[in-house]
Amino acid sequence: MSRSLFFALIVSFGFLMGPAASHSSDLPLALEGEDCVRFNPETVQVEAFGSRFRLMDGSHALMVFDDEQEANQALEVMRHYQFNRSCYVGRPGPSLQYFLVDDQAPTGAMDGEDCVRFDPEQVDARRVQGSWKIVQNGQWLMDFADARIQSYIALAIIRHHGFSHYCFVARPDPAMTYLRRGDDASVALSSPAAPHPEPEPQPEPEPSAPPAPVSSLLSLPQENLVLHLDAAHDFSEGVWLDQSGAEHHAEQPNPDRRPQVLDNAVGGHPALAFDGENDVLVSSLDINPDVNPDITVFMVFDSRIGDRVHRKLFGHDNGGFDRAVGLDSRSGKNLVFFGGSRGRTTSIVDIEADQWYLLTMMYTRDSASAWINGEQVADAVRVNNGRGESVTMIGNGGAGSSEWWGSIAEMVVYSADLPASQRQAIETALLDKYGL
Ligand SMILES: [Ca+2]
Ligand SMILES: [Ca+2]
Repeated sequence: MSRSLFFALIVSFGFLMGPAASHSSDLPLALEGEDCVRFNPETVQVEAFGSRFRLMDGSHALMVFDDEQEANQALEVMRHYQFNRSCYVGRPGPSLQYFLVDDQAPTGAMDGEDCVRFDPEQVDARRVQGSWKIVQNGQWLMDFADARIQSYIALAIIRHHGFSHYCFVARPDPAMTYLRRGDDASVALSSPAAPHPEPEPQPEPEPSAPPAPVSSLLSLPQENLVLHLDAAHDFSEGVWLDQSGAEHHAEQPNPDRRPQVLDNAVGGHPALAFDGENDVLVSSLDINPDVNPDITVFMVFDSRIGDRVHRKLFGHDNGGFDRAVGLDSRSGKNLVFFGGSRGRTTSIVDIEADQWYLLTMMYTRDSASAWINGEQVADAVRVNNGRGESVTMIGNGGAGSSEWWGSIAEMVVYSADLPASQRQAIETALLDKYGL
């Protein structure tokens, strides 16, 4: 079986296990649709089921409860909000169940309900204490155990619908959970959640802003993902957290050499600004050809200068023109990559100062290809990469290059020569996200 076919099968399997199993898509793991079952809240009945109770819509069982009172309470919530779609992340055995009213988030409040309030723009999916969780300000909201992709899908769904309240029927060990919108006085996530908050005032109806499109970037294929740095994620104490799960965090112990976070740097997203003097980060990712013969690197960056100077965006060069990319005076064009003693420096493209670009750089053991903003600018140039440092520098490339003067918003690395369809899907997601 070829590598790429094997990869496709892995991705397809992941896709089938995901929430959008009934939807076809060219984008692996894309959040193209939600996994929902429609029902009629007015015809749902509580029915005894052995020693338990279930909510039935005709012959379709929606939920099962141990307690009749809890089943009735759940039905009351459904009718109050007029839920008519029951949706899941991670069936079978869903990690998260939530409800919609047609395609919309339920809005409002209900007397006596038990909700935790959060900010959909602030929550994030992170691995905390060994499991993937939806977190905000160090508090966690949902736990997906080792189901990283499900945590990302849940995050995308929360952002898409603007959910701001996570609500429970019969905590602890709630028999039913639901998500809703609504700006009201329920318990904030940052304070200990009271099991039975005071009844909430009915809020004014919200203007129904159309939900933002779900970011397809949240559907980054996970197979072979070895580094994912996003300036929107924590950069504090000199550590830029690797979101890939591979723990290749980019670090700088010296405060004077840390890049600064620039809010709203590109397309409304932040970036890390490197001062061109001494700022550099080091990731434990080893891009030596004998360790990772094939790598595909996506980087969203800008440069303060367009000059042909010896400044590198990233690399591991310790002499001998090992893998590195940046500006270089030895090339006829500004942005270049190193290709070992045979390829040496090879032009990629002229870049302008203070303009944002998406670079895709793909190295195999004996070739290098590059794309700028999704357009190919180097096609399988023959290279002969030697051994370099066993870490990756970001904001420098090693071998006496100067530090990058400019910003990096996001960096994604796969330890694979991605198939074109996958590379293009990721490029499209990044170009969309940053408005390039
Ligand atoms: Ca500095
Ligand atoms: Ca070397």
